Amino acid sequence: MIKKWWQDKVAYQIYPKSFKDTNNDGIGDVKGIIEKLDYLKDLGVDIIWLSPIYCSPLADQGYDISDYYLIDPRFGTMEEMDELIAEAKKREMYLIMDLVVNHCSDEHEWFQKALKDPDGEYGNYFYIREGKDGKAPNNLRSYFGGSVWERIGDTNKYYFHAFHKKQPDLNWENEVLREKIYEMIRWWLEKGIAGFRIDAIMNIKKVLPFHDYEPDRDDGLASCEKMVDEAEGILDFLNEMKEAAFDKYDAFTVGEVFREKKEDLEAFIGEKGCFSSMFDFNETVFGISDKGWYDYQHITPDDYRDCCFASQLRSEGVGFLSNIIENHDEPRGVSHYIPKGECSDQSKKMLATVYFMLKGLPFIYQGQEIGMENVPFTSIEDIDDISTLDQYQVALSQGFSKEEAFSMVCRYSRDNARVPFQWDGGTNAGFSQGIPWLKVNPDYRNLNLELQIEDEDSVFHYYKKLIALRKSREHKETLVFGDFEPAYTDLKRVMAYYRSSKAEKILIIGNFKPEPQEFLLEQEEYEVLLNNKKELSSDGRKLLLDGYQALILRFQ
Ligand code: TEU
Ligand code: CA
Repeated sequence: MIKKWWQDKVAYQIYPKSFKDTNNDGIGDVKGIIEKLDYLKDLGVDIIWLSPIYCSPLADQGYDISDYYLIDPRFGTMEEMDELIAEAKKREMYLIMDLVVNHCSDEHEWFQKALKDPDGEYGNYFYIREGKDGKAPNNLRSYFGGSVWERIGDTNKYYFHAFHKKQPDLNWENEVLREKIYEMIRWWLEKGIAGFRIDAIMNIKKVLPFHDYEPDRDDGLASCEKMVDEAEGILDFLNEMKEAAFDKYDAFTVGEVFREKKEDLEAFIGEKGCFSSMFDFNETVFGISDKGWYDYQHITPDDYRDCCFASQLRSEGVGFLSNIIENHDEPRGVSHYIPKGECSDQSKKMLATVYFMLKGLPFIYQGQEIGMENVPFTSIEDIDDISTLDQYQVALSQGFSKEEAFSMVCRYSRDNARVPFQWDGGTNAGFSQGIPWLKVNPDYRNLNLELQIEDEDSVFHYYKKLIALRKSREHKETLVFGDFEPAYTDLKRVMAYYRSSKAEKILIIGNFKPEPQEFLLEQEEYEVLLNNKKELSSDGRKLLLDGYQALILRFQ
């Protein structure tokens, strides 16, 4: 496999609205990101993914773009963005932006023109269809609730939106529109960004003409994913985009790809792939029931391991997946994979260890490096996210009480990860002197970066060690490029695997149990590269891992 410039890097996702506010309007900004570049550099981060900061009504927090060529004034100015690009370059860091092109905002000029003249040039930038028998053109359900079809005024015409009605889907069948998108991508790459994270990309291909699907709930609608599964030919668009926009710049691209056909992996990543990489969402994380994600059940450690390993084996020899334990759409990793009473610095470090050394590109979501946890929301009023509010309504309509519905949506709410970063123990966790757009997690007085910098044993310092180890001259060949092989899979609540190269074999092992577990090692001689505890209990080849202990051992 030919090595690519981004493969030995560590990536970090910034959710700008909640990262750092410098003008105290309660909203994080570009200046705040510039201010914290040295922090990220010191942590060991190379690639920074910015969630959207383009001009937007922020109906879906910027995933609804009204102008792709402007920075939203709440986040800053284009001059500040240019400064950010330059400052990142100075530090040999790579910025990637969010590419949201399945849809734009209903406030985008294209859509405004389409509304005025649905049969005209801009009407064809979107999916506008006649209703049938006074009803929507088909019965698909949008991801954020209700029909995907929104009626245009009192006409019989409807437009399609897979997400919110303020996010009309762009018509990728229209060549002119596609070229407009590629032009915009090139414009940004020309400015000096290193690539893109590509949003909701599987939704760009529709099944035409639109038809009805078997309803999956008693609202008579069917999940939009049914169409995604049926659609064929998406790769033609994606390869065209690669050639027309990414290739010339050797851009790094990471797709938010899911529900792809398993045999298509080679077409998505690696040598022949349309993207550099794609996220590994671990299937069951999205194995949310047909009822809706409010019905979400915690994933077990064994399920988590099996999912990770299946993806590792599937991608072996194909390409690099991007590994995550959380992002802005999911609960905090530590709250998600570790039972509530067992969430501690030690178990957080254990989880970090076992995902970080998987083959692929590791991503850290802001706050993960200090072990930020889910938020103890007290009322639905605390929630801002449209998806959570929709799922709350779904739960109510299923007959749950307000209390039940609230507690159900809290487990998976996207706002868990969207509250402000906890910089210190001061006002609003040091995020802002104003009123934050979303309340800070009350645990910030005990859980913040400032405290952790002072404490050599903190989760933060542990992440630094993990990053340094992965990128170290001695072990990079193994930990980045080496082979992956599952280990101890017959044991429960253990995640263990080998990474190996010509020079060495490294065992990564984590105990997901609060109780100790015993292992028989392959060899008696080994070097401990990392331990999330001070002690290590062993006797020859016998190793006793304490509850939630993790180790990285090197065999010759
Ligand atoms: O997410 C796509 C996606 O599939 C989500 O709908 C996910 O299922 C949902 O967040 C669960 O509630 C991307 C972005 O990451 C997300 O933030 C956006 O809301 C969405 O696209 C629309 O742009
Ligand atoms: Ca601000």
